[in-house]
Amino acid sequence: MKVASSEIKFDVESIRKDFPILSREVNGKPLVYFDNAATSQTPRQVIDAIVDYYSRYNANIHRGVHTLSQEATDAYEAARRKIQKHFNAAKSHEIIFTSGTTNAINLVASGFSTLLQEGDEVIVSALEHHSNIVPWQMLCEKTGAKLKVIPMNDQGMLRMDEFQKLLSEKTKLVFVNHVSNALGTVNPIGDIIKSAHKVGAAVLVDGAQAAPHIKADVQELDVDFYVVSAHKMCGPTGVGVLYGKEEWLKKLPPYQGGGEMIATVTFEKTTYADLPHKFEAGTPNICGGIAFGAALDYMNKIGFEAIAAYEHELLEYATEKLLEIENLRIYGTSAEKTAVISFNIGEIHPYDIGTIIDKLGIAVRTGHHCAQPVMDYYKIPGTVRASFAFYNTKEEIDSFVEAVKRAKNMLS
Ligand code: C6P
Repeated sequence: MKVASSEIKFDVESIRKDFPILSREVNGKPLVYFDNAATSQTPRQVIDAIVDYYSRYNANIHRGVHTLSQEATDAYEAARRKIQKHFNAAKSHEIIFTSGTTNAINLVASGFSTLLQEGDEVIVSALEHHSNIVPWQMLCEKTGAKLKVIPMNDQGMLRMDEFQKLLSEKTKLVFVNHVSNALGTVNPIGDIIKSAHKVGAAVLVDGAQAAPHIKADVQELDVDFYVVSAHKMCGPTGVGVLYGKEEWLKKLPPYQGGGEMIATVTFEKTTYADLPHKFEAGTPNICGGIAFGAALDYMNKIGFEAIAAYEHELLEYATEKLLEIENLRIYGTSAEKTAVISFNIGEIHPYDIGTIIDKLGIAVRTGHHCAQPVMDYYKIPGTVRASFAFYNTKEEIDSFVEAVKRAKNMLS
């Protein structure tokens, strides 16, 4: 049953108490943190998990027979199972810990360099973050495969008619984001996956911007690879996950060589460990993985449906208020959007607005958001991007809109 957002009781004031940083001041004003798409804030429950790890059981994992090592190993592997359950992966060894989305994409791109050849084609979308463009360009340079681009329209949506035309038996791989970081557009990944599979192509979905708002079910989507970063979903930086279907992870060669990823080593020949260890060379970010598990526990306790409904209210409220400002243009007007608003006012440089409102305690991102092709499409150097999270409030949006008006008056 779909629940109307107004029916959901969302106790944002009590949620805010979980985030110590939200009570600080910036430049003498209460912090208004609207840069959640860059990185989210961390609740006490996750901070506690980090402190607990370093206070009680910091040790290397999968190596020691001693108690601390076993406790750390158990907690790390429990986190892997939590992540498996969250994304509904069939097997826990389909969850590979990485240092983040960028690292996970590079792992897959590097593996595909052994599977592609000249004449093959791979498809990217016009809405991608540089992390989901550059590793594939490098792959194409190495293999001679050709990179094709799904174009976008003025609303910031993918041209699905054009996507269908790009697909052929030459297509080996399609990589798209679930949600655009620059515009907030939610892409029709279900349709993209189905169409790609019809021609035998694998699909990697960059879930970095979706995962904080939408609970993806990798089996229902039938996606081949899904990648996320913990720091965008209340977890720490430096840790993320690659979900890969077992059959693909078995097919791809290891990404890096080193300790823990081997079965046997001699100077004549090395054999590799089974999944997931084959892709986890060296000492991982143990505490990060455990804290990622704690972050998922925290968000799931609030509930992703409740989070999405509340954030949608914030998005509608902020959109309406911002559009009252003369000459303000919002980029990305898809009906399916997460709580991201990218905008400019007339010819004012986004950086100038960002700098002035920072003086008023408000944090937004300005610039091209590591998505230069999106900015090129609109022929702009960048935008001001306000990205909301479930711990933001309408009162904060009021302060933000007032600050933007002030900046506009100062700069026009
Ligand atoms: N986007 C933003 O402000 P890492 O840095 O590896 O955790 O995530 C990279 C990445 C990949 N894909 C998408 C869709 C992303 O949004 C990001 C990170 C941040 O939009 C920082 S550039």
